[in-house]
Amino acid sequence: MNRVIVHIDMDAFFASVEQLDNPELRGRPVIVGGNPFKGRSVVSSASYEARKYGVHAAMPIRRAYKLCPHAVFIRPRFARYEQVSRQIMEILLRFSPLVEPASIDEAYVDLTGTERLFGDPAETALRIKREIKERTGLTASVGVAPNKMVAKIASDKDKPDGFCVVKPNEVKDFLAPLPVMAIPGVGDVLASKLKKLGIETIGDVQKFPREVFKSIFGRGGEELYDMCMGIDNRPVKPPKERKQLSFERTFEKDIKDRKILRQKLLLIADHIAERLSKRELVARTVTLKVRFHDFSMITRSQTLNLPTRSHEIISETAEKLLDKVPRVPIRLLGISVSNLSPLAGRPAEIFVDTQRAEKLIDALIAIRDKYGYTSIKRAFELMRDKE
Ligand code: DCP
Ligand code: CA
Ligand code: CA
Repeated sequence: MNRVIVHIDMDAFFASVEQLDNPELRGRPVIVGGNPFKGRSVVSSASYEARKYGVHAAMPIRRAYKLCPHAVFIRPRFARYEQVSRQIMEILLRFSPLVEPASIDEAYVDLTGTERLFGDPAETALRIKREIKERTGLTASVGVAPNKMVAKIASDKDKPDGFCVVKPNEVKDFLAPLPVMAIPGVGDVLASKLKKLGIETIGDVQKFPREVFKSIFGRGGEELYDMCMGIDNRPVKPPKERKQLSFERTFEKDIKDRKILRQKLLLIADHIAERLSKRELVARTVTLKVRFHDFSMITRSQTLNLPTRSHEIISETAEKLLDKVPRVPIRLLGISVSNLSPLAGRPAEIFVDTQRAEKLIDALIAIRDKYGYTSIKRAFELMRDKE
C-alpha cells in the first residue's frame, strides 16, 4: 500500500520569528546569530532578504557582516523559538497522531488512511500549510511523497513558501535530475568517488542494474541504490512518551529549617508544573527525593486519586512526604512526577481549585516566555533577593 508522508520545514525559521515579533524587521535582511564584532560565532538563520547577499546559515557572522552590513543582527531567543515550534507541532497533531518532530522547525506527518476523514491527502497537506500560516503568521515549505526521504527533498524544492507533491509513479523521475548529494548520507567524499565513475545525478545511479551497483559498492551500495530509486521504508515515529519528569536542587549549605525547605519544594514544584503544562501532561505519582548531609539518600512516593499538573498539589504532596523524613540537615531536594498521561484524556470531574492553579502556571509560562525566566518570581524569593 502506498503511504502519504508530509514533510514540513519552516522558512528561515529563527529570522522569520524575529520578523513576526517585530514588524519593523519585515522585508529587511535579518541575521540571527552571535555578535558580529566579538568572538567567532556563525549565522544561525538568515532571512531570505539577507540571502540575496549570499548570507547563509553556518557562515561566520563576520563574513555575513561584510556581505550585508546593513542587515539587522539579532541574538537568538531559543525559548521563543521553542514556543513557536510547540505551536506548530500542536497544529500537526490535529491532522494525524503520527507526527515526528525532526528538529526545532521541521516534522514528518503520516497522512496515510486519512482520506475518509479529511479527503485528498495532498489537499490536507495544503490545509496544514495554510493553517500554520494562519495560526502562527509564519510560512512553511511542505513536501508530500510516499516516503520520508522524498518528502524531505520535496519540501526543500520550492523554498520559501514551497509546496511540492510527488506522486508514487513520479518518484523516480523527480529524483533523477538531482545531484547524488541530495540523498541523505551522501557527502563530498562519496560524491567525488561516484563522480570518478561518471555518476553525478541520481538518474545516473538509476541506470545501473541493482546487482551491478551492489557488486561495486557492497552492502552500503545497495542501500544507496534503493534510496536513489526512491525506496525508503522508515516509518514516521512519534517521540517516545516520557515515563517521568524530575527536577532537583543541591544547596550550597545544608538546610535544616523546615520553612525554607518547604519554600524550596514549592519552587521545584513550580518548575515541574511548568514542564508538565508545556508538554500538556498530567501526573498521578509524586516522588520526593532527599539527600542528607551525610550523602545518604531516600525517596518517598505517593500516588494521587486524580492526575494533576497543579504546582500546589505537587508541592503539598511533596511537603507531606517531607514531614515523614528525619529532621536532619538536608543537602538536596528533588521531586519527580510519574504515571504521566496526556492532559486531553483527563477525566472531567477535576476540582475547580486545580484548574485555578493550572491557569496560574499557564500565565507564568506566558510571561516567562515573553520576558525571560527571572521576570516573575515567588514573593519569598524577592524577599530573599533583597536580603
Ligand atoms: N540553525 C542554527 N544553526 C545552523 C542551522 C540551523 O542555529 N547551522 C537553526 C536556525 C534555523 C533553524 O535551526 O532557523 C532551522 O534550520 P534550517 O536549516 O531549517 O534553516 P532555516 O529555517 O533558517 O532556513 P530554510 O528556509 O532554508 O529552512
Ligand atoms: Ca527551515
Ligand atoms: Ca530545518
